[in-house]
Amino acid sequence: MIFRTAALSVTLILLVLTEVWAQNPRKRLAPLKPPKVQCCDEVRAMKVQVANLTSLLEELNRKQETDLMNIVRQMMDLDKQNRQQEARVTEAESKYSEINNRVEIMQLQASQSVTQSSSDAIYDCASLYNKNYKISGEYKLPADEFLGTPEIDVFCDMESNGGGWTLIQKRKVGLTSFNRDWKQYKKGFGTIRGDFWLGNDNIFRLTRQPSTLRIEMEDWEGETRYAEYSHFTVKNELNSYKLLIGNYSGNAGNSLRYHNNTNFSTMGKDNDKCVDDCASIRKGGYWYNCCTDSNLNGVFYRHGNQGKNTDGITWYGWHGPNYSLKRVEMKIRPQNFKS
Ligand SMILES: *[C@@H]1O[C@H](CO)[C@@H](O)[C@H](O)[C@H]1NC(C)=O
Ligand SMILES: *[C@@H]1O[C@H](CO)[C@@H](O)[C@H](O)[C@H]1NC(C)=O
Ligand SMILES: *[C@@H]1O[C@H](CO)[C@@H](O)[C@H](O)[C@H]1NC(C)=O
Ligand SMILES: *[C@@H]1O[C@H](CO)[C@@H](O)[C@H](O)[C@H]1NC(C)=O
Ligand SMILES: *[C@@H]1O[C@H](CO)[C@@H](O)[C@H](O)[C@H]1NC(C)=O
Ligand SMILES: [Ca+2]
Repeated sequence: MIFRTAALSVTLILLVLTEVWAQNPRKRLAPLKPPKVQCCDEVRAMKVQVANLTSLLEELNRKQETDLMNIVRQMMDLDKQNRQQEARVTEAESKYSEINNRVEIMQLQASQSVTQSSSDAIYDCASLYNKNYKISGEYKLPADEFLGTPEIDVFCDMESNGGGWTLIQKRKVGLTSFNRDWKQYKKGFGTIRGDFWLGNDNIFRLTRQPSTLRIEMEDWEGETRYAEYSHFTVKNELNSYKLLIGNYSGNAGNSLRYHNNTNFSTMGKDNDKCVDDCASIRKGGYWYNCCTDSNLNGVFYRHGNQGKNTDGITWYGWHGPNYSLKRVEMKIRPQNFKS
């Protein structure tokens, strides 16, 4: 469109030039006519034509501008439509995965009315995985009639390192406080899709079968590390949810080892091995020894809070005592799990 109008202008200018050219010989061929009048008539005519052309050109310019504006507006409209379409696709996708998840849970609930017998009972995400539920997300584990435990909502990681993982902790959003009392750590708190602690009673129940613990972490630079313990047990409440771990592997450092064989402490319940009250110093519930080495239930600080506090989400083996991690997931599965 722009090129076409430009070409038109050029043609018009050429037309003017040829007109001028055509009139010049006439001027030369008629020397007898009163030159002044002829000259002035011609000049006047030319002036009119030039004025005419100028106004035409101006009009053309205006038209060109509005054309250009129209094109820009059209392009902006298209871009907007594009973005709206994209947003719609994203929304549809997330709705789809949510619906998928719900369908999974419904299927699961339907299947549970049939399968409450021994071998194919559902204990955890690993049993779900073995029943072909391979999408990560929220699931409902059935109540355990024998133990009198209620059904629980869990988040299953069906992808990392073979899948079948039941998350016992997640730190990622940072809006849920982990500075809570014994009762809340016993029952669990937070939201399964966001940040949560699954609950010490639930963790005890899940780790009665020989279990593996995997801890995945991410720092504020986007780097990830992990620590895995092929033995992981948490004792019951009578034994203060004592931690037992063994056989470390990973690339984050063995920063839970110092916490091995210690009882769980929370706000208002100092079970640590220290004159200090680690739970109140580190502002979380954890297997505090004489505090230190890791604090995965500490305070969520945005952008690491480097060098300021030691009560953040720390893992000494990677970022030392005063760097608070961006994301943590603690997950378990049976030692004998095969994907
Ligand atoms: C331009 O010239 C044409 C004919 O040559 C005439 O009809 C028209 O009115 C003129 N326009 C202006 C703006 O002078
Ligand atoms: C851990 O708790 C148990 C009882 O719950 C207690 O007998 C034991 O002494 C505690 N251990 C430590 C190191 O405090
Ligand atoms: C943790 O303590 C138990 C029991 O004392 C021990 O068997 C195990 O090797 C210890 N784990 C580590 C990583 O030291
Ligand atoms: C320790 O872990 C490694 C790899 O995770 C495994 O091959 C080995 O069998 C484990 N050892 C014990 C005693 O569980
Ligand atoms: C934070 O940790 C680093 C590395 O361990 C250390 O050099 C620094 O002194 C610490 N800062 C504070 C305030 O503790
Ligand atoms: Ca103490």
